[in-house]
Amino acid sequence: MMTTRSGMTIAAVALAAAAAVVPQAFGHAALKTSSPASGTTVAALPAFVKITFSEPVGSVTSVRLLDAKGKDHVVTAGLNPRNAAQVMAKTKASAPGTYTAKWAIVSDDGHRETGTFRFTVAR
Ligand SMILES: [Cu+2]
Repeated sequence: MMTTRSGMTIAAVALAAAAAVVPQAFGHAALKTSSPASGTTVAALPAFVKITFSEPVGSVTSVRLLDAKGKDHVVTAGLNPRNAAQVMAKTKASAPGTYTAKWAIVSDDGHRETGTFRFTVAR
């Protein structure tokens, strides 16, 4: 077996390196911003709700935009073709009120992630 100068075997070095990156592996996407932003009030529901992550997203599992009655206002959701770190959800007509956005993605490193944020539509 090959040995490094420090005495650790090559295999042991590789294992240690792998263990060190497991909890926060490269490509783990964290929520960075959303539009509308969490906790804000917007005049009207925009045509697209945008959710931006710290890293490229592997795939979009689902995005829902629920009104107070639990009705979903998302027509379709997917990755922004010009920005792999941004999820876009096309919305449909809405009434004033508070909306809850629920998203689920698979991060570029294969981890499933979910989150929720709320905002208010004034009219
Ligand atoms: Cu991850």
